Amino acid sequence: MFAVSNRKVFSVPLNTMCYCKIKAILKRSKTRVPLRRNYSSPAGVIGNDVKSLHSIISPPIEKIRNIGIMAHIDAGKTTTTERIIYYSGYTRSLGDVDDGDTVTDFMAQERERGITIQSAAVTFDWKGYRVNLIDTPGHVDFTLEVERCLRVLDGAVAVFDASAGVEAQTLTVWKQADKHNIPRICFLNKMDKTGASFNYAVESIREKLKAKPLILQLPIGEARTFQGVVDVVNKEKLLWNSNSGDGKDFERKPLLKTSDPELLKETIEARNSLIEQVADLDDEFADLVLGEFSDNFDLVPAEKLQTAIHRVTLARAAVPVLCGSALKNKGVQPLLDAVTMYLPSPEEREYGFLQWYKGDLCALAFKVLHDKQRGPLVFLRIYSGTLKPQLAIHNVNRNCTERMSRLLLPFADQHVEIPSLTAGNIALTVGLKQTATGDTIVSSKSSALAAARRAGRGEKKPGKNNEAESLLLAGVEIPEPVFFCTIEPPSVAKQPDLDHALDRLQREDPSLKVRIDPDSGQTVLCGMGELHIEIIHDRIKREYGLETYLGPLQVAYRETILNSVRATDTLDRTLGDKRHFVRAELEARPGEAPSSRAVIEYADCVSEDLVQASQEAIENAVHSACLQGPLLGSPVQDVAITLHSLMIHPGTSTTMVNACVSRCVQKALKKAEKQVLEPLMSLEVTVTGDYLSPVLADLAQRRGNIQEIQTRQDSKVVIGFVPLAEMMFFLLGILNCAPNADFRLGYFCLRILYLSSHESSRPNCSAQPEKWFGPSALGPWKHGKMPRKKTCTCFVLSKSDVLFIGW
Ligand SMILES: Nc1nc2c(ncn2[C@@H]2O[C@H](COP(=O)(O)OP(=O)(O)OP(=O)(O)O)[C@@H](O)[C@H]2O)c(=O)[nH]1
Ligand SMILES: [Mg+2]
Repeated sequence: MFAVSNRKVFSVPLNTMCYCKIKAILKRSKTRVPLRRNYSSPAGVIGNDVKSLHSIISPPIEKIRNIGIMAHIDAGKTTTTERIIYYSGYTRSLGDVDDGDTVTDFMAQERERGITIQSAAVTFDWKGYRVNLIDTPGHVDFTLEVERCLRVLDGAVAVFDASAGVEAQTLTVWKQADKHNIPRICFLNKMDKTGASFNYAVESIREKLKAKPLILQLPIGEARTFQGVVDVVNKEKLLWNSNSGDGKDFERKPLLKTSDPELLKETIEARNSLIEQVADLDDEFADLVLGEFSDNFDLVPAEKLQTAIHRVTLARAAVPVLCGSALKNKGVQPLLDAVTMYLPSPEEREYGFLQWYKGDLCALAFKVLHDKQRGPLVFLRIYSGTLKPQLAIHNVNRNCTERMSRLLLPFADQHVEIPSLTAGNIALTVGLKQTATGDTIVSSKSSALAAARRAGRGEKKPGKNNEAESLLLAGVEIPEPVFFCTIEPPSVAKQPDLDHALDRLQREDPSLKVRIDPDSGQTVLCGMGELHIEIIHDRIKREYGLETYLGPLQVAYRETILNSVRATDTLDRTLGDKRHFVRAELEARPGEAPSSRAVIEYADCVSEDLVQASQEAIENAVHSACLQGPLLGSPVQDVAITLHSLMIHPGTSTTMVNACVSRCVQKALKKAEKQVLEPLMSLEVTVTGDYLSPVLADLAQRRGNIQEIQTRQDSKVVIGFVPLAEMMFFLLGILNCAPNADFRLGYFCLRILYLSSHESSRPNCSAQPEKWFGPSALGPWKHGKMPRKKTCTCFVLSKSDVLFIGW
């Protein structure tokens, strides 16, 4: 059986069915998307059993938790979130991802496909705490959604499929959380699933994530026999009655020697090793344990242990591990308790910049949505100060002042109007037309200047001489697109409508890029993957009423050079009565470290004054010349440019300097020995032993590089790299090589290393040279398909030469 990423369990005997039929069945099975929502209305109390969204409490900041739920696709994030909202009392019934009626998967595409596409925020209270929670997507195409949420959250719950442990995308989101220093809790979900193994999942956290798991719970039974969990800290067992239906009620009983001697023994052992582990990581706790309780760890009070676990979690020295089954309604309430107990409040996180604001407003815009009636809705994380409706705010990035008309609290697609919101919360604002993802918001220009002065006094950052620049909160890193395709409106007259739709969609989703093909004039969509582009296409149709046509999907390649070359160029032009003269000589060479932008250096002989006067024009010229490489017209990366001489006649315009330098760089790139770079994906395929060889053969045909074959219970796990171009329509390939296999329809455990290429350009990140293949591995070009309409380029690749053969 294939378990390629365990999408909704959907076993089909393939010998009687082709792929198209399966797709049709899936579609039919999704036609019952309920239209009515089953959660509380913002209009007030709608029944005694459901809380009104207006009743959400506003506790002091130490009782606020901003958390995200992150994981590999299908780990059960949305199912867990749905249970969390239900148990906290904001919905009347439990939604199901497979029925398309969960609170947080509210987009039509999410409901139809049963996957999360965009992050959704909900606010609720739990035992006196206010929790702002964001459910994120697990699919690799929507990595940006995870990135921008983690940027503003204080803690995260990493959900795992207990039968699979750490999967490919778990690793990616884990690294993202590391980057933002986010304390985490692990929730081993799907303990009810066949093949679920608590120990295996914990080991994989230890091995693959290099994290130190703190086992706070033990499962009672596994797979079919899973009934509940043991609370190791309190030595109690929590049992969910299988007849209780929604799992709201469960029994919490102390473990007794008389009734559970074995379980008690196991729990005491686990507790003792937990105490040792925490004592190793926390000096204060070590002093306590070794002083008062050295004779008997059993007497260590649960509260002391919990406080120490909180400190260790906050310091990111270890991660608490809990388990349960969201689908079977077990283990979610203790998870919520752990969120409030172990994850930090906003004031426990270190935000050094807060001291510059002295209580004035400082917020970061991390997401923009377009609402047909209300216009752009901007999600803000408030770091300091208070937000109120009708407030004028200053956008530091855009240096503009805007007025916010309304302030809302998000509850998935429901929004509750509120009079004010304080620091540490997540707000939704109406009326900010210019603000985009990653912008820093302060109360006024003068407040920005005052903060900038304080920032300037406090620390002198090299290169941050501009006052506004020192105030910018680190925005959200936008990954580079890896796929592109042309998009055409139904008629030329509809082009402005399409441009408008794409404009809005780009504002919502910065990982979507739109450009115009210089050769054909066609609009080109650049996205993170097949699904990403498909969803954008669908949204244009549903939300903007435009039936558009997509060209064939192509992989976004990169180019680089392999040797150093010098080039000279002269531009001598008289325009009107003015002579413009520029002569540039420069050298292009392979960069020392991987970098998506060209590194620019100046030889000593180039006059400093000259460089200062034309630096902007020179740098723009170099970067724009590197946008279109000489081989495929793809961006050139890992290259360094040294300017050896520059002659500019007085009166020459900067546009001419730009044109000359740009031409000179292009000349050098053309002269150099070149290489096409291809994005690779890391791939993990789980397969039963009998299908291992056809899968290996298929991967070999796809130019795959197999790194490891692991044994996981009864299955084999193939781990390796495959060029992204070969992964298109991978499912069909799998069907061909193992036609009699049952399989679970779905997505693959893919991680685009292109994303890590982006990471590697940041300081402190080690480069990953294996992420690109050179031309020798590229093989013959297979995807040079002719675009449907006005055909444009069609190219053939053989080793390092590329021929453009007309259009
Ligand atoms: N057996 C079992 N299945 C579960 C459990 N939790 C979720 N599932 C199923 O796993 C599938 C995926 O669940 P989701 O909640 O959509 O997972 P997700 O992590 O939100 O998925 P994406 O958002 O698309 O990445 C659904 O078919 C769920 O019914 C569980 O505890 N046990
Ligand atoms: Mg989901």
